[in-house]
Amino acid sequence: MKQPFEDLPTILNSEELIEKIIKEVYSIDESDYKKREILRIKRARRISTRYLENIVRAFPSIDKIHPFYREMIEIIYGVSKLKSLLGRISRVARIIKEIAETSISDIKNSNDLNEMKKIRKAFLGRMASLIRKIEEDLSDLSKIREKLKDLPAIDPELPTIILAGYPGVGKSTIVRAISSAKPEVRSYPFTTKEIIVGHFYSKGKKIQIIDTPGLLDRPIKRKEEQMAISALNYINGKIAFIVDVAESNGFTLEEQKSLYENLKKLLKSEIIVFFNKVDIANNEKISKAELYFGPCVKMIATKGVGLNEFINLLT
Ligand SMILES: Nc1nc2c(ncn2[C@@H]2O[C@H](COP(=O)(O)OP(=O)(O)O)[C@@H](O)[C@H]2O)c(=O)[nH]1
Ligand SMILES: [Mg+2]
Repeated sequence: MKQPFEDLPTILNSEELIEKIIKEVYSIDESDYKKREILRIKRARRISTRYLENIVRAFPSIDKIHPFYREMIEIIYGVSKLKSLLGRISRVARIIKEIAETSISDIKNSNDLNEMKKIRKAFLGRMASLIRKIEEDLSDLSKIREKLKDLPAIDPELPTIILAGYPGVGKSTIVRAISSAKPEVRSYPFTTKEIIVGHFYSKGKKIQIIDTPGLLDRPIKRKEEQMAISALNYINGKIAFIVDVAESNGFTLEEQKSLYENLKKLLKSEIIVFFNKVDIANNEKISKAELYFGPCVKMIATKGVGLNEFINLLT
């Protein structure tokens, strides 16, 4: 599946856009003086307004996209900020149309070649300064586009398993064992590693499984990270919290329990805990884990033990 921002067009900066327009304007071949000046204005109007309107139109309607992706916009830039930005770009297109209209009728009413030239020049000058006024908006939009395009293609409507747990507990092993996951080199906000989205079928339904290295595998401190995690609440998902009961990953059961509590505060979806690596854990550790988490499905991900129960409980 595609994410909604995949096809956002590249965005020129103000000077690039002005240059593009001016080049076209002066390439007009028309010997009648009056007609030529009118054509110049019309062409400048067409290129500039089409360009600006396209930028706005190419953006998926913010009120219609899935709340998960709207939340991504909120985290990356701010939804209402983006709406005003797009509004300013539309407004500039509208004003250019209006002043083009008056300039054209002024030229039509004039019989003085010098005056016609002055009107056309004045129009181009005002158009350029209007475009320069949205310089920052265009450059912001270009940056937002880069970030949005880089978001992973998650289908928020598919039944989804989201993996959590400290690094080394066996999350990737589980994803590899049950799905067709190819690591996507795309980043989720506030993570540095690539996110992994895989799919498989269970009980006749397509299931999505997501491993988010750098997001659900460490205690959360920053506000932005909290938002990035809360956004997962918009996905139709359940969380599988994987515990390394052998503590072989270097994190104690206490630390793992504390991460679990930490995530539980931010995630509204159901969280199911699994005990992995029971092959190398002694009974004492398993009992201790049960004291912390209650009885849980025991797994040996590397040997496929417990995978059926894992799938059954989560789908
Ligand atoms: N003994 C044992 N090792 C496991 C088990 N599951 C995963 N591992 C190993 O633990 C290491 C970390 O696993 P990985 O899936 O990369 O963990 P992740 O960081 O949570 O994705 C790897 O060397 C795995 O082979 C298990 O059930 N038993
Ligand atoms: Mg991993």
